[in-house]
Amino acid sequence: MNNSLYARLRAHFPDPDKIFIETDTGRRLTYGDLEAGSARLAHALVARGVKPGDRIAVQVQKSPEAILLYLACVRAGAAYLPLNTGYTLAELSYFIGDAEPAVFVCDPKMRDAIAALPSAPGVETLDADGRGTIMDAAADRPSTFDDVSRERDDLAAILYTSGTTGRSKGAMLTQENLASNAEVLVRYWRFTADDVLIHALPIFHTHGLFVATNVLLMAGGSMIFMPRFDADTIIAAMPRATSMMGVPTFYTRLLEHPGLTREATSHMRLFTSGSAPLLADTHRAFEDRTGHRILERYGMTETNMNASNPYEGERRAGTVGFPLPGVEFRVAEAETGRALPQGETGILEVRGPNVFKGYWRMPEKTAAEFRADGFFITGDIVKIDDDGYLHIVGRAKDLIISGGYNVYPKEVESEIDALAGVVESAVIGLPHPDFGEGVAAAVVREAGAKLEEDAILAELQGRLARYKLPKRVFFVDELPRNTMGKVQKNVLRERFDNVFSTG
Ligand code: MLC
Ligand code: AMP
Repeated sequence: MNNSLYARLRAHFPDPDKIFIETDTGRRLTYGDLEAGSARLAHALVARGVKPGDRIAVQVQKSPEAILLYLACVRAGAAYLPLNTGYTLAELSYFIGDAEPAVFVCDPKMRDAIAALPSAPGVETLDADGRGTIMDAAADRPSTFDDVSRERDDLAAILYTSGTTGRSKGAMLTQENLASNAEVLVRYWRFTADDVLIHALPIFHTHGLFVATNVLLMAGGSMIFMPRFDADTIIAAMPRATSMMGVPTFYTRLLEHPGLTREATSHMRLFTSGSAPLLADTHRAFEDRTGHRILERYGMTETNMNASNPYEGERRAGTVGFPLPGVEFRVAEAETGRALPQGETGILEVRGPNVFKGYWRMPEKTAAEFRADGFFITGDIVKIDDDGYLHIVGRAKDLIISGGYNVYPKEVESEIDALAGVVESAVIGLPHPDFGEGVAAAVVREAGAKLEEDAILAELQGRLARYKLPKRVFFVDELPRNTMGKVQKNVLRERFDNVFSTG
């Protein structure tokens, strides 16, 4: 028996004529197209020399063909490695060196630059309209493919997440991690073949790729694919849709739109939120306007989804609900891992079939983040209330979540500190009305250095993806430090607290 993710998804595919993806420009792809298209692409990858276990790195715009490519990789037994479209060449160079992909599929505009990188693999292209060399290579191939057999523990994907030390780590996700989580979510959130999901998330992260796409595939449902978030387009699609998955910024932006009404949302059965904290105020405002209680859930790249508010019971604002079936929680003391009594605040540790296999080629980092009994240390500070609801009250990791994207301060600080005229810097997240948290930097200049905010941002442009760039840079005489010499970021956060909220 083939235990591959694809085999487990396919077991639920509906009639081949059923629509799988419809784009907002009216393109339609059926389940039959999905089977044939992913088979052709799998043949093309094999013809390019791809072998089971190889990595296929992909940095492309959102399109139905990008989903076919993802499925083709899984069918060929390779690990799919999607990359944020915002990553710069400098960032890509690191991923290529670390993951050693057999093939890199990119936008045609990036082809020459990527091919010129040191140790660049074979480069193929795919554009936003679903055209490119990889599609040309697939065009005349057979529409069926003998899927490579995989064990549950074999890799299906690698997703890079930045780290507190500044170096990105590749989270290795297995066939079982992804398939089991999709199976659980389909049941927990009551997805069926009648569902039509509004899909406006990027498809290079857990949320848009695994939570949204795998769940709809596992249910045999359909998706309306939008290249990006646009409130007008989303509201216009609601009468044909049943569900939407979003980050909190989706909901605050929808609430600013006069078209968000009870009537506009009357055909919808489910709105979910995750990737960043949803303010209880947003939850209430959304219910007041639409009558829908947003269902908030909680996950991580390393663990897929861990917790969710209930579909039927009370969806409690400001909480992320209960552990999903099969997922075990332990609220623990940070240093020892000792379990704390219910109601106390500690670090969340999780164990279950959803939890990743480890970091790609980083055994020490993997060992440091797992307990001996298999629990993974999330770094999220949590509390479980008397009714069993999980509250995320903070983060032990130095991480900023901006509009659902993670920014690790260390990575940005390293780039700023390397600039001429900079003594040192501290990067912090400040309350931001649109992105939840906005990235800001406090910089200490060398005596006499003329460096200004614009110059720093200009220098960072080609080095870091734009969403990681500070939206404000402040100059300070020195960084506040405690007696141990550790930078007190909380002091900086208090000092600059309202810079984004007051515009
Ligand atoms: C865009 N920009 C951002 C940003 N997104 N800056 C900070 N944070 C972000 N999230 C920058 C752009 O580069 C641009 O800068 C400027 O902000 C304005 O862009 P915009 O047009 O307003 O952005 P938009 O395209 O509307 O995107 C905003 C967004 C998007 C919130 C819709 O970021 C988004 O789709 N986020 C979802 C991320 C996600 O899927 N996360 C899941 C991770 S998985 P400039 O300088 O270029 O003009 C995970 C696990 C789990 O966390 O539990 O799910
Ligand atoms: P990522 O590394 O992108 O997978 O981000 C995972 C982190 O996002 C988690 O460790 C949490 O800190 C945060 N996160 C995800 N969902 C939620 C949520 N619903 N509420 C608060 N934080 C969340």
